[in-house]
Amino acid sequence: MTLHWIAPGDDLMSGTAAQYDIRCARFPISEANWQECNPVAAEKPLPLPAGKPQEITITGLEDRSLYFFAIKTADEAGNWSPVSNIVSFAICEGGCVGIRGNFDADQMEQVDIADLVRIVEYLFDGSYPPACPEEGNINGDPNGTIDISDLSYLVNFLFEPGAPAPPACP
Ligand SMILES: [Ca+2]
Ligand SMILES: [Ca+2]
Ligand SMILES: [Ca+2]
Repeated sequence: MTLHWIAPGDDLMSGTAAQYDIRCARFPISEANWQECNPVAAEKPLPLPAGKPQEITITGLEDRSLYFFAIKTADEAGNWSPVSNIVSFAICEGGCVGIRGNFDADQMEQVDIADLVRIVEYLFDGSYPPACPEEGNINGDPNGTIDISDLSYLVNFLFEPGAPAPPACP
């Protein structure tokens, strides 16, 4: 995948910054967890003058995964900026597998409480979109929408004896 951004400046939006620190994580990145995020291994581009578009190509990402990326920028004196906006990137080359509902894309393809936690987080604070959207469309509606109906379908399946399993993937 390729990340694109606009170069910030050295001093707000003018001049040229000195270096970037580009990081990646499996969870939403914040100032608080920055140290736990992995520096992106690819060769880091040097900052261009403020306002110029820049990009970096990132390889080695795993299938059926959701990644978050963010950048910090430093000036010559080593003053680091706050964390940039966070972008997420989902990879689902294998597509939806078996029945729907593996919202967290665990390797065992289980549909369980962990998926319930993820869909609640997704619907109420938007933090974790599913790596595979069709796994998140638990009730299998033809529009592929992920909403409260999918949450209630999953709650029924997990807690109501005899409730139907999520439909098969398309
Ligand atoms: Ca599945
Ligand atoms: Ca799961
Ligand atoms: Ca749905």
